[in-house]
Amino acid sequence: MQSALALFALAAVSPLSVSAVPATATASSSSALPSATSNVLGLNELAHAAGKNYFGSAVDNTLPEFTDPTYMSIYLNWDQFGQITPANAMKWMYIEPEPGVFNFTLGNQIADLASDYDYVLRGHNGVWYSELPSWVTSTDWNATGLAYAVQRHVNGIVSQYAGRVYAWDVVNEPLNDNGTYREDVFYDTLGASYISLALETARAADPNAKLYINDYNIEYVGTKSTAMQDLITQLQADDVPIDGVGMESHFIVGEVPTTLVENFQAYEALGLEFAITELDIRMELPATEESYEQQKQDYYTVVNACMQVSACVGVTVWDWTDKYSWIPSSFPGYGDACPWDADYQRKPAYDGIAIAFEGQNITA
Ligand code: 9MR
Repeated sequence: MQSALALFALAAVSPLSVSAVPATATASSSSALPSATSNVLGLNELAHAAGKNYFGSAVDNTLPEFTDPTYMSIYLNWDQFGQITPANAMKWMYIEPEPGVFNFTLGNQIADLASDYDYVLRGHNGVWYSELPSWVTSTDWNATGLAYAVQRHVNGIVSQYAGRVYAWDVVNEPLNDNGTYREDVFYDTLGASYISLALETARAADPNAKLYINDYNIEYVGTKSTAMQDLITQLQADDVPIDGVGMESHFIVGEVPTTLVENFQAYEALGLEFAITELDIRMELPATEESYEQQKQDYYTVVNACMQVSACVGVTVWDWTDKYSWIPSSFPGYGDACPWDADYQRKPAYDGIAIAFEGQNITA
């Protein structure tokens, strides 16, 4: 396994001295689709100027991203990105593949990059129904045994990165779309108590990390968002530590919800911070000039909603280039969900983000 430093050397960059990519992107040679024109400040610079903590991206070092020099030369430009979330590296199946046996190799690559480049680190994630090792899903648990396993896992990962993580998605996707609890190994064995157990364990392991619950379809007014607010209210009443909510924001071009601001204000009223944690906006392929322009509008709408509510601390895209996006394999026929295309050209979506952080009206 290469050290993080070796990987950075491969990418031919050094901390905080990365030169920006050419200011004006040109259209991809493979298409006549439009590209971005915003060229003064990078997106992370704009986020900071707007009073937000970061603009960042998920990075998947289970894919060959870290060894892709073009990817790294753009990603390690703090002007553009100031935050990192491991797309997979800190998930249970990678980080505790056997009971009590932790493998921090991939997670450390991400955390070391964050330290070396002064990027905000979001830990992702503690307890989730997916990407679990088989020993978690196939054991016939009793409550005591699984509670111990949850505590050992959360303590193991949170203490490993204590002092380095800004926020942890301690609990990921605990709710169904109808607002009921997701029935997974944790809920089926422990009921909703696994949520408070995980949060309390995380707080003890790193008192300074912001503790989040992260989910999708809670970004807009509706049954699931109401259920999440009820869960937060209950945790607060029970004195369980909870600091923030992650709004995943996996959207579809032309179908971005219209109640983002109203919904975000409801979370702010609970005294929490929140973040856009996994933004991407997919479109039906092939892309057209019109779908690119709609995507620009849609990225603007989401980032502008974050701008309207001060409790929104930052925006993370779920990878920034279509080259490594998870969308095509999960949604056949859809893609082009990221602000940079697969050839690393900035799309109009990039301008939508920039205009929102600048506080401009996109139609002006
Ligand atoms: O990007 C992740 C992808 O590589 C994995 O195959 C997938 C497994 O479900 O998880 C993806 O990330 C998910 C994130 O951890 C939680 N919210 C939904 C994301 C997309 O599935």
